[in-house]
Amino acid sequence: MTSARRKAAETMEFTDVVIEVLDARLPEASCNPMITELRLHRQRPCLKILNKADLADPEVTRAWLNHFNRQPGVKAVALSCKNANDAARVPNLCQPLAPHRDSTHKPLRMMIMGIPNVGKSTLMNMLLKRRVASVGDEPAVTKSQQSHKLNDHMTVTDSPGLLWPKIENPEDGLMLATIHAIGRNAVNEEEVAEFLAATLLARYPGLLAARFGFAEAGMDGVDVIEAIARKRGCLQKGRGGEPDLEKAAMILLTEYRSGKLGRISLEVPGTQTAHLAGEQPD
Ligand SMILES: Nc1nc2c(ncn2[C@@H]2O[C@H](COP(=O)(O)OP(=O)(O)O)[C@@H](O)[C@H]2O)c(=O)[nH]1
Ligand SMILES: [Mg+2]
Repeated sequence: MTSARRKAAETMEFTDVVIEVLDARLPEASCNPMITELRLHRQRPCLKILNKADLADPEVTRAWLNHFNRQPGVKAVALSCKNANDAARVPNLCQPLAPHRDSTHKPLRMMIMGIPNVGKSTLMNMLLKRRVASVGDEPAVTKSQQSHKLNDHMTVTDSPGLLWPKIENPEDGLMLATIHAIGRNAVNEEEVAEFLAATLLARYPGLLAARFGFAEAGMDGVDVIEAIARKRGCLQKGRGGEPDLEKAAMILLTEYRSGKLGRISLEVPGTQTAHLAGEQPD
């Protein structure tokens, strides 16, 4: 058992509600099955926060909420925890999941969990209205695990240790890298950008053409990166004006991650593979 897992299992015993922070653009692949396993073992209810909802496709997010809200012991909600009003809703969404824990004697004990870069620290700081956890766009480590008092009948605990995403297939890995839940050293950014480009061509036709000003008909992911390099003038110095694909790849990823490309979800409930392949789910 890894130490992160062991710590999470220990804290679970003294937790009433698990707050699982997910990325709304990728709610299934950003879910760590270990969290589900640990909480089901202790029969703990869960508030699933589809965070960064401001970056996700609202229609797809609605479908995910329906999907998760059918699961027993789960309440799912789409939020942008960067927004103070959204974050402030969280304690009241947790309370009905453990109605017996609502007093000084028996405070509601919430634990925030999730893979890197989904917004756990942002939520924690918003709830406590002060900076207790460092926020960054880089996947970072929350080192210490601390319980903080929200009021006289509620406490919230930081994620105990780092729970890396569980990567079941290469496509999950590419999607996780796209939202930057996997670090820069672990992946080839050009490959990630090509994957994103191919996804956008398939699911949001016309979007790349409108943003970068090229005709996307007949293009594949690699062609898109080359076209972005040309359109944005990314050329390699001293190499006869060859397109700088690495730079173009970073432009696409950065614009996606910051929301400049629009509100774009990377997976849809249950039909991920079929949908991306342009087939009808059966
Ligand atoms: N657009 C958007 N960005 C967010 C939101 N919540 C957090 N972020 C950003 O996501 C990045 C990772 O946040 P952080 O709280 O450090 O994630 P953690 O690794 O899970 O603790 C930071 O750049 C945050 O500003 C949100 O609701 N919307
Ligand atoms: Mg953090």
